[in-house]
Order: sequence, then C-alpha cells, then structure tokens
Amino acid sequence: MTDLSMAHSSGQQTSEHLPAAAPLDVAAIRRDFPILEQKVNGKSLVYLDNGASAQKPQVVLEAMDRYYREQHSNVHRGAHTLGDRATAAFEGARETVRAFLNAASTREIVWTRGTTEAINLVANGLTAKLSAGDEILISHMEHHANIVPWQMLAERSGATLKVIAVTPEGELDLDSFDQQLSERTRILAVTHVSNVLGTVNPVAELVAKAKAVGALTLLDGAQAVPHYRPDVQALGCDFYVFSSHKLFGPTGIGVLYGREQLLEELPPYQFGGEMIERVSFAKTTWNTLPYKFEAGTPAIAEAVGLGAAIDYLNGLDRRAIEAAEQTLLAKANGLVDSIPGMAVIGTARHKVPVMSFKIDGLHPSDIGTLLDQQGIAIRTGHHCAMPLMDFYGVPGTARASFAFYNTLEEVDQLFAALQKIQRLFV
Ligand code: 7TS
Repeated sequence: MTDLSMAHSSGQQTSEHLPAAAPLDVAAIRRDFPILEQKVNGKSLVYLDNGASAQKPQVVLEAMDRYYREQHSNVHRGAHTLGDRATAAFEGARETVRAFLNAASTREIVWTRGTTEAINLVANGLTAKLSAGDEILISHMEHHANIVPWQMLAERSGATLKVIAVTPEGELDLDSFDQQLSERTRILAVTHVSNVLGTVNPVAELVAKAKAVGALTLLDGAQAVPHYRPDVQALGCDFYVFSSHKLFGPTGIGVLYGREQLLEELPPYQFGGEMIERVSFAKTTWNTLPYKFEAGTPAIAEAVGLGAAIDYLNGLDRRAIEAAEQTLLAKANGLVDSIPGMAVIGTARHKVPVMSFKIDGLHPSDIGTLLDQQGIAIRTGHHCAMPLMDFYGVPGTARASFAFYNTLEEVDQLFAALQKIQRLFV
C-alpha cells in the first residue's frame, strides 16, 4: 500500500508511520500452516483460494484443541471451575476482537456465524425503521450476502434498493455514489474490499458522506480483514462485519461490530436462552449487550480459535505483510502478458492481492479443474457476485487470491501451469 490518502480513506489502521519492515520470512511462516505441506494430485499444494477461505496456523488448531482438552463447558453459567475457564476464554476472545477493530467496548462485539449472518441480523433489525420512500444504497460489486438481505428488507418495508455503479476498471463510480446518495438514503451497505476485483474502496469517505445525510452505514469487511486492520472508530461506520474463516480462524463464527447506541435500539434477531434477562409467560425482557443478540449456546471453541488467529496476526509485522502481498500481486500482474488471451478483471489502483481473470477460449471452470490437476487451488465461478458478472458480461471468472504465506515461486507455478493449459487446450 503506497497511497497514503487512499489508505486513510479506506479506513485501515495504517502502518505508514512504522519503521520500514524487514522482508517477511515466508518460509518460517509457511511452517506455521501444516496444511500447506501436503501434496495434491501428486504435486506440492499451491493454495491460491484464500478469498474463499484461508488456512489456519498451528496456534489456532492448538488453542482449540487445548480449549476442548482443558477448559470446555458451557459459558456464562458460573456454576463451576470449567464453566469459569470456558467463559474467560470466550470473553477473552471477544476482547481480542474489540482491540483488533479498535471498538470502544466489548458490548459492541456480537458473535455471529459469519459475515452473512451478521448482515442478516442488521437487515432484520432495521425492518421497523424503514418505510416506503426510504432508500437503501449498496454497490454493484457486492457479494450476494450484502445484496439479498437488503433486497428482502426493501421488499418487507417498501423501501427502494439503489445501486452504486462500478467503473470498467472495477472501482466504485464516485459520481454515481454522489448522485444516488440523498436525504432519502437510510442505509449505505458497501464492501470494504471486493471479493472478485480485489478493489479497496474509499470507505471512510463514503461513510462520512452517508452520515452527512443521516444514513446508517454497514461495511462488509469479509475480504478486508485478512489484509488490513480496520479501525471502526476512524472509519466512523455504524456496523462492520467479517468472518473468522477468511481471517485464518475457524469456520462457524464471525463478528458483528455495531455502535452501542444502535445495537441498543435494534431488536433481537433470535430468541431463546442467553439473550434474555427475565422470562415469564406474560412478558420477556432482553439481556444486555452483546448477549441480547446471542441466543443459545455460542460457538465457544471457535471464538477461542478466532482469538488465537488474531493473536497470531498481531505477532507478525503488518507492514511486511502488506509489502509481501503487494509484491505477489505485482509479480502476477507482470506475468499476465505471458499468457495469450488472458485478461484481468479488476484493475483498480488500490487492490488487495486478488486476481480475477479470463482466458480466451477457456471456460473458467475448466481452468480451475486443469490447475487442480497440477496441485493449484483457485476458485472459479460467479463468486456469489452475479450482478458483477453480468456487468462484465462473463458467466464467471477464474480467481487467484493470495495470502501472506504464498510465495513468488507459487506465482510462477500458477503462470507456468496457465501457459501449459493455454498451449494444450486453446
Ligand atoms: N462478503 C464478502 C465480501 C465475501 O467475500 C464473502 C464470502 C461474504 C460476504 C460471505 O461470507 P460468509 O463467511 O458469511 O460466507 N466470499 C467468498 C468468496 O469470495 N469465495 O467464497 C466465499
């Protein structure tokens, strides 16, 4: 990341003020991720599907194992020692997430199943606040998880869904944003980073403008958190959501950050144990934040695993990670011309290391299958972003998404494999 103003505007806790980083010791980092050591289809695994789900470091596996071996019981029961240990580990992880996002309080950190559930929770909760004439503003580059819940909210409430255009390069069209934002906009819900294009959006600027017209703001951080540390207070957003499994943590858990006052106003999403204060057949009252939104026994081991993943990331040099990731992306960009008929979809100025592409004469799913035969894992298809596929006039793309444990040799291997595929099959 070189452009300071873009970095600030996109709201990550920037690392420009830190001293220059020593290069990342990728070989050492790779030893922390046992899954990377294996062979797939007789070849050393080259895992370039991090955008779909990232791999887990040993410390995450150990933290979850230790939790089940030494600490497990149900949480918030206070009846015995194991219950106290489980509660301490679980709430400790919540504090780790709070610090990661720089939220003001752990009351603002709600555990969910992931990004999808977090957005659904907010969209459901806002039903009573919207009516005909109100507008919900999303963008053309959203994942279905940040489209359909708003579409359903619009249907329930009579509000209108508006869509910010995307430029051919894959940036948000800021003129389109300015034109569509109005006093009628009640909610702005946009992605911090596009899962297809890799674009890092200037979300702080968008949030500031949306707040100026009185709109609520939700940022989908699913693809941002593996690369940057968002500062929710600097961003000024009302809601920020992400999934643990893309952040090198376990599946089955994610986070909704919400401004305390707003979470107080939102009704519960699900009902049952944990989320109540007092139940009688005549009337039930809700627990305090964040428990009001956490009905039932939560994903305790998964919270512990996510906490361990964030601790692991905190131990790495963020500036070195960013530099290494950008080097991977630059190297991949530099090799595109070596493949006849290859074109990258998403050439924004400010990107995370995600490369969606097409190759003339090859269907994306065939590219995926042929790469897999060579041990290389990428994702192909519509990436849960069908409106964006329609915009580019493609059925899908092939997507290589890199993490800090990927190497420059792996980029070479990807392009050598693509060259072979292009030669043999086109
Ligand atoms: N938002 C964005 C920007 C995403 O990339 C994803 C998942 C989600 C929301 C949903 O996250 P979940 O954890 O609740 O499923 N994106 C992808 C992807 O790009 N490939 O597989 C999943």
